[in-house]
Amino acid sequence: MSKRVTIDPVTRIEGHLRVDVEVDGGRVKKAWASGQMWRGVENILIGRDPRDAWAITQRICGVCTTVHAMASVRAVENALQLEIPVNAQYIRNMIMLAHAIHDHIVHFYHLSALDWVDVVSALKADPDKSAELAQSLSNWNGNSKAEFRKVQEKLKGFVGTGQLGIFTNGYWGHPAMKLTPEVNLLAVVHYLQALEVQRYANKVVAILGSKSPHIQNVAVGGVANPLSLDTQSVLTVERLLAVKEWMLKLDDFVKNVYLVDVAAIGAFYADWTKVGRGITDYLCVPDIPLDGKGTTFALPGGYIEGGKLDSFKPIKTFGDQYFVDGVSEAVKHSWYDYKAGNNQSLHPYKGETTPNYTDFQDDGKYSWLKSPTFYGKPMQVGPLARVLNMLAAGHEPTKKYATTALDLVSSIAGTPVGLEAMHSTIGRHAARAVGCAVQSDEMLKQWDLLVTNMAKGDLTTFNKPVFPKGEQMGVGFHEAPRGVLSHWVVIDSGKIANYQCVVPTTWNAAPRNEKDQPGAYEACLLDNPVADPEKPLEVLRTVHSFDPCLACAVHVVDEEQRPVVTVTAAGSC
Ligand code: NFE
Ligand code: MG
Repeated sequence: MSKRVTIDPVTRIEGHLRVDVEVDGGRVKKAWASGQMWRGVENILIGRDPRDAWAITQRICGVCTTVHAMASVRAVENALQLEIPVNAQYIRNMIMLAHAIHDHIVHFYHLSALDWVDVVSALKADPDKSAELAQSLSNWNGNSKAEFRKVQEKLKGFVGTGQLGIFTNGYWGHPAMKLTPEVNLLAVVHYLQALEVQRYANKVVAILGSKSPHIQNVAVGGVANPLSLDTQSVLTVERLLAVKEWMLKLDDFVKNVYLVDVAAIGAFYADWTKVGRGITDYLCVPDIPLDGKGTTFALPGGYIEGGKLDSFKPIKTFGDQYFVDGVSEAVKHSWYDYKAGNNQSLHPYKGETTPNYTDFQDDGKYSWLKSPTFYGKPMQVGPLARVLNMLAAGHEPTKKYATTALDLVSSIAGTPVGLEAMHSTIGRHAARAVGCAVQSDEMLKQWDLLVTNMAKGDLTTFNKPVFPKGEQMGVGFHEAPRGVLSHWVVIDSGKIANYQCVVPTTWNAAPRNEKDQPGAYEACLLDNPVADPEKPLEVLRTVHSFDPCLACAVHVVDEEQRPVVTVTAAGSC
């Protein structure tokens, strides 16, 4: 007999996500993903100065705090055909990469590892054996026996008080938890170390962006960082050297801990390479521009159909027409209405954001998220889309780290594991770690590019924008940590006439579209195992593998501030 399981809210994410599944015979037969929160930004931008949009849109999210600022200035610059100084690109690039690395480390260790790691079991581990295992995998200097013993003692202290502190309310002892006590302890040690290391990424963002979270240094036309080789009060070489030190510390952790842990945990959960495949149409945009116009990029992007790398179609430049023409959003199953009817999909330049709340209707409207499509099809975006597209584009650093990860998985699992395994729940974690290693290399390269250019005497960081009369339209895209982010602006005589954000979590957590095709979460949940419907750990594994951010995905406003929906916390970890 089928059983309906509702997880509301899903925790260890950002924002308010409800997931419903119908379980029959221990498997998910049908799934619904629903954004449960109504808030807003797009509508309040109407009529404002386009130069302010980045500061306002950045408040969409407290997690991906830099990304909306970047997408927004790019949209306005695209509308004005405004080139920016390369120094501004390098500084923006370093901020985006440091932010992405922060996001990925925190996602793996603090938001999702506990779906796979049984903290209570780590108490039973032999800490010396656990440290030896860690040392056999990597020469990270935090893998000493003394460190492992210390962490286990700390954990015993938590349990001794009858409280697990930050580890309260996990599905400890769940039958789907498969790691040995020693591997569990290893992961807990690195969980705590990751809390320390993530601060270095925030320092990079804060020094270059003047503040974290929510940077203050971007401007339409460049960045507001005065560069100097000698003055103490601005971004000096001395500050840049400090930034480089923090980047190197991050690099060490990403390559010697994060990438290794994901491979090791992935190898122990090899059966999860067969779960969570869902949508295999993968979209990603190029990023880390290397010139002022955004015509060459360090990290390629494009579209892959049906998981086939040889179907790769590149997206090449800012404002790329193939990308611009492909994107639209539907509201048939979303709590909005379109003027001309809800069975169509609207291009973002013509986008509308008019709410119509109906309660949760299984076959009708059930989410505050719209349903974006690319040439009429739902997409999977995010780390897996990014890595597969970069592989398809022949990006050498991605090949290198993907090979490192898959070789390590194969050697620990004792059986060859290839690229095919990546189209899965555990594959999304692996892809995020592979992409993170690529991003770390690239961040150091961007530092070199900036310093080399400064040494040539170029200290420019800003080109002043000029707003002509009449209408201009522009798109700014950014390959944000969770995937393709695009902001679409229509400017009329220097004021915003329309503004739409099409966000990574909107792509992935979308409800069914105008053709009733499910979004990526919904599709990837189909056929997931569920051992115990009262403890739907496996559902959380697949949902968490996307790193949901509902704050980003739902960003409209009820101007009358009426209460719309009451959310009760229940039933999830
Ligand atoms: Ni709020 Fe975000 C990212 C954006 S949403 S976290 O990355 O844009 O998916
Ligand atoms: Mg939107």
